Amino acid sequence: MAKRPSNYRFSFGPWNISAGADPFGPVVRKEVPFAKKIAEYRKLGFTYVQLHDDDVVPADWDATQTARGVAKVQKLLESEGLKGEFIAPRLWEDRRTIDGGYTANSASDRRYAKNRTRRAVDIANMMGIDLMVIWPAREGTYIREAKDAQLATGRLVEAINDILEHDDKIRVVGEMKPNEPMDHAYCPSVGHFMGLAYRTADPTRTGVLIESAHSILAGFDPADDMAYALWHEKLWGVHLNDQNGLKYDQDKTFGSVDLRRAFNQVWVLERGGYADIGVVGLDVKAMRTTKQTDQTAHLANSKRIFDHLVALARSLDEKKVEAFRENRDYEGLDLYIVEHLLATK
Ligand code: XUL
Ligand code: MN
Repeated sequence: MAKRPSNYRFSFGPWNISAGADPFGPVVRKEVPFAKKIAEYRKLGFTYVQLHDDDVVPADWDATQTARGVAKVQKLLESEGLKGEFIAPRLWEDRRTIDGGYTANSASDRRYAKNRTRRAVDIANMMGIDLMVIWPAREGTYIREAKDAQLATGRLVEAINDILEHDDKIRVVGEMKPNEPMDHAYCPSVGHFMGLAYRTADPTRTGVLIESAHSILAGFDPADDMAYALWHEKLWGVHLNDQNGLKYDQDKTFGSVDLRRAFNQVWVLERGGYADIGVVGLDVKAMRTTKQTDQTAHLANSKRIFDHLVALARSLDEKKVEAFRENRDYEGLDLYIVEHLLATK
């Protein structure tokens, strides 16, 4: 592996500085205004901002209000030396998307989802962003019989095509997650979305964003999912975090549960030259018990752990790894990796 200087670019979303509300209790920290959150990025070593459409401007603003509001946010980002990484239409909170957006049974709800998505593309355009993230939160069912899954698959492709046709520069990435909020999500894995990507109007502009926790919840190793997408030249975004078993989506600090699993993700990104392809997004959440003064520690810590793991990936003796492989000495390789992570011999 060629040794390269550390040139990763990092991002997080304003929702990653949160007040700690969960489905069982209210906020435990003060809400931080958007502009104050933006002022934290540089201090933490981040230069890209992940954005939902309504992080930028409220969803019900008209075209004039939207253009004005977007320009204001763009100015704020520029004043901090920041860039937007992507726009994601937040389709899961509106009353018209209770039953999903693109796969809703109601034609008028599907129309709303498409219109809102086109508007999100317009926001991206106004901000000079060429990446749209689709996390299909409610595109699925609570019971198998509620929707027609075959029809839903076609509707998802239609929705992606709608984006690609609305703008000829935008790239679309699917961020797949198998469950939560839905019991059964359509297109539950990276592989599923990749299959769809090749059937869209422009496969060269359709790829994936891989979130560690989502792959883990689907029962896959995130490093292998990333390697798969890299081979297809379709890994255009990552959301690194960690996950303690098969529960709700935890968004824990990267590497805080399974350091070796985190190392393997970083090693794959290194080997695939990801630093030159995309931004390292950290979709991590503070523990609910976190005090106000420490509300960005999970972001700083995730980045720090990532940097440590880059150093470990770069100092790994690849010749040694090859020799272990040639010898079929996987016990030896196992020990070598664990001792490398322990920084001991
Ligand atoms: C949901 C999730 C989202 C997306 C952006 O699990 O990860 O925050 O990253 O919509
Ligand atoms: Mn995410």
